[in-house]
Amino acid sequence: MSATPLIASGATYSYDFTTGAEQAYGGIFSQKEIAPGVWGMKAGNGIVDSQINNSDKNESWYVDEGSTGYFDGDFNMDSQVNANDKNTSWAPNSGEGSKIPE
Ligand SMILES: [Ca+2]
Ligand SMILES: [Ca+2]
Repeated sequence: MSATPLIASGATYSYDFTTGAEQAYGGIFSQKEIAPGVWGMKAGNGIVDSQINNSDKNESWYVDEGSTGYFDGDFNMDSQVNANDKNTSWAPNSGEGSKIPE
């Protein structure tokens, strides 16, 4: 979610989340630096709440493991739910917060 409302240009909305944490609602609670100078959404919050924790692994990834398609447990959004989602997307972010509007 963007930090500020977007303004349409015709029927198109353009927004760059990658330029800084403050681009996203919640700032550093929502995004992390995924490459030098490039910011992106924290992966792993399959059970959408304010925490990335074991519930996301157990109730989202584990339930969807082995599935093909876009599932809540597909943390890296490559349409495959597999160990890569748990090990490289969920695990590095486990224990972190994730800001969502109330
Ligand atoms: Ca969660
Ligand atoms: Ca995946």
